[in-house]
Amino acid sequence: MTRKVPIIAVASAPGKAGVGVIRISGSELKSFASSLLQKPLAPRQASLQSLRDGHNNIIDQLLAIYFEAPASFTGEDVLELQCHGGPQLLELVMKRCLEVGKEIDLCIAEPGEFTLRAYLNNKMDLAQAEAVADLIDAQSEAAVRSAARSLQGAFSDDINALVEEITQLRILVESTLDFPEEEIEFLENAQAKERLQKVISRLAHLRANAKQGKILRDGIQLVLVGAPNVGKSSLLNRLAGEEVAIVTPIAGTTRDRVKESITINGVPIHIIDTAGLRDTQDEVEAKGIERSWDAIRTADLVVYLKDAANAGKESAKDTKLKAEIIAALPPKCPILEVHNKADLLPANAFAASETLKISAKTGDGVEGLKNRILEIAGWSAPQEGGILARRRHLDCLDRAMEHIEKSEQFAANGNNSLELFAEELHLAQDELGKITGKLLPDDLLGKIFSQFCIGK
Ligand SMILES: Nc1nc2c(ncn2[C@@H]2O[C@H](COP(=O)(O)OP(=O)(O)OP(=O)(O)O)[C@@H](O)[C@H]2O)c(=O)[nH]1
Ligand SMILES: [Mg+2]
Repeated sequence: MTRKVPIIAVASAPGKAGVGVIRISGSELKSFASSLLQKPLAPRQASLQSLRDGHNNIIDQLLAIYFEAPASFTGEDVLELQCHGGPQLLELVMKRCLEVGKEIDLCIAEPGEFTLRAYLNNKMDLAQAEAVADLIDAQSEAAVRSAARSLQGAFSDDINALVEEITQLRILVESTLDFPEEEIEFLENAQAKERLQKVISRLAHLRANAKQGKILRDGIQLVLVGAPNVGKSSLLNRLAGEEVAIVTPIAGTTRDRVKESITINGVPIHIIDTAGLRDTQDEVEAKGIERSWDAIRTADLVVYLKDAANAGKESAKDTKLKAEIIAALPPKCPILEVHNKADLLPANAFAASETLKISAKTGDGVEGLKNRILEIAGWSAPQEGGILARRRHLDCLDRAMEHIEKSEQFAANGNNSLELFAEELHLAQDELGKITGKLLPDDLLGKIFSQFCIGK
């Protein structure tokens, strides 16, 4: 995973474009660059070059930029070739580079290998390296801005500040361990409990921000469920702003899951429209309904759509269906009941009801539904500029919090518990260290970078 050979990849997107970029990184590329190109290269200066094949035939006229180690993205020597952006042309340039690079064992880069090298050469920490991939994958303007902040180190700075506070506390505790007779007074004198409270509130704040960052990065998997004909597909179409699903008055229209991603206030919402839930003898429909249940089991949020005409008079069948849906939900997955076809009711027909009412047909109430979706999914626009975060980060923050809470209990016990208090602080610190990459096992590192695109 940490090979040293020079690497090469097309860094720009596949397909035709005005410009295509090829990037080469290695510990020493000077002789390679002078064999490949005619004119000498001055570091960090663009130079117009003709690239020729082994028979001296011209392949392309390109701009070459040489970044001398350590002042480069990877921290190694980097050569960037800005060619014309045709896929065949880029393939020829790659071929020529690999020919010339045989002497230095030039290899095609693995996904994320450039960023991995940047990380290994301390150009950035792991949370920043992950932000590189997230910036490229960002699905909304808000996600771009948050990824850019994480890449600049906003998230890492918060983690490091927290680690520093815990370190200071540990130094105090551990120095006291050598003088057991002072243990009892220690907690009071060193204001350990107050300091611990500060750590807890900082960690809680960071975790709340990271939760928002995770929603912004991954979005919310929203599953539309309900009996046939209640208007699930109509609602999907309304939310998507186009006719992505077939709508008819026939119950059992939707057979297979229909997926569509939208953004609400910059938050990606991955909507799945499902086959209406009912008992059926129809083999195809039954398969579709099975898939509806599968979708419910992976949801972040379920919107349970009902016909507004039935509001306030829930049948035994409805109650049973709702109980079945609730039983199938993943842990902590919220369910939002919504009444559709409100346009068919007289105004204020059930104003007293707390259930949201909408009309997928006219669009009435749909803005309110969108806000409710964001609210129920736990989204609140960050006040001071957000960060982007991943499940991995949240898991580390959760575990860090568990250890800090345990340390709090030991602190409360006071006497003879200092050693355990210190140990829990240590474990919390280790969890935080995994976010920025300190203390992360190699196989996990490999897994993270393998999810990057090639050339990054
Ligand atoms: N008046 C009115 N009709 C609606 C509304 N929403 C949907 N409909 C109608 O209700 C019928 C069923 O709509 P669909 O969107 O296909 O319902 P569905 O829940 O997807 O149905 P299945 O796919 O069979 O489970 C269609 O005739 C729609 O035009 C609404 O808000 N008001
Ligand atoms: Mg449908």
